[in-house]
Amino acid sequence: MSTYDSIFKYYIWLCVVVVSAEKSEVKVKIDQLEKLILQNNEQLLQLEASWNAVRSASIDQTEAPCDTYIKEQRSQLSACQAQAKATAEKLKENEDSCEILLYNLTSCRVSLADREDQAQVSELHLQLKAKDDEILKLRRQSNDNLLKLRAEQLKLRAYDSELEEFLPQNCLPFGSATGIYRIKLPGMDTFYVPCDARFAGSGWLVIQRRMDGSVDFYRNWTEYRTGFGSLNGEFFIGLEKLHRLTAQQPFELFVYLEDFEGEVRYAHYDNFSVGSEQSFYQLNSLGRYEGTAGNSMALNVLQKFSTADKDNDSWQEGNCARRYNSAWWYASCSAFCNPNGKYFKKRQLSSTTRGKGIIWQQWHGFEETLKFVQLMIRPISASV
Ligand SMILES: [Ca+2]
Repeated sequence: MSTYDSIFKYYIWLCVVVVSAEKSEVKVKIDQLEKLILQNNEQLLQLEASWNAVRSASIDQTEAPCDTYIKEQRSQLSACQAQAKATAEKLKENEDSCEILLYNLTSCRVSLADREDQAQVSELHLQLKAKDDEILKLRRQSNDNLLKLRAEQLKLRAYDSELEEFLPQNCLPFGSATGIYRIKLPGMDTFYVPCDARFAGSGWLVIQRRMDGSVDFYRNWTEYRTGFGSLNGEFFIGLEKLHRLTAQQPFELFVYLEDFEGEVRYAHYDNFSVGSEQSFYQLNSLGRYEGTAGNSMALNVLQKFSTADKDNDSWQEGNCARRYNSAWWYASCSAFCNPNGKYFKKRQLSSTTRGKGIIWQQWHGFEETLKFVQLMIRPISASV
């Protein structure tokens, strides 16, 4: 056996010794620990028993008051619920009452509004009645006034009729005045005539005027009988008026003529008279001629008046009025005058218009027309 083996064996032996020693020591310690655990377990059991006792005691002590408390609370809750129910019922009653009150209030308001409306309507009715009365009163006044007005109108008309009897029968009473005046002839309504004192002294009544061509003189019988044109401008007085005027008393005729050079001439006849419509307004007389223009109306005496639609002339082949676009006391068309012819704005006539203008043959022949012509009459008594 080697040294190494001996050492090793010794070492093993020594380890066994040490381990045995340690083993004993551990066993002691384990025993001690076991005892300690046992003690602890016992203490734990004691504690558990003690805890259980305490807990059961504590629960008994707590549960009893809680029950009481809960019962009380429940009782209070019931009381509260009952009170709440009662309150709710009361509230419901109040709501119902409120609703009824509200309904009544609304009804009251409606009723009140109706009454206010009724009051306003009544007031308006009263105002309306007052206005109606006022209107009625005004109507009565108006009717009264209308009646008065009518009475005044009748009076006025009566005065006017009376006045008419005093109206002049010609221009003589107007003297040297030149203007438009109302005259009255027996059996005729009053009518207006131009009086002209500018050319041949005072008191002349204008029966025909040509000055600018503004009025058409190529017209029918009815128009020549009635008259036409403007009293301030070109016009013809009318054959019926001429007849009525000259039938009253003897009249003189003044024919005032002006050519396009401004030269003035005249023809004066001292007994101008026109017959009734039954005689086709025949030119009954002219009297004596006197003047500067020549006696171009000489052949018209005792001739009937002719218009385009009424041929009363002595020309067998036709109508002088149509031939010369005019109307006059034509004989057989030749050697004549034509104051109612077409108005030309220049002196010279052409071969086609020859004799169709405002002709005064004794002065300018058939080829020249005049610029202005005015026929006027006046009672012979004025110049005597
Ligand atoms: Ca004829």
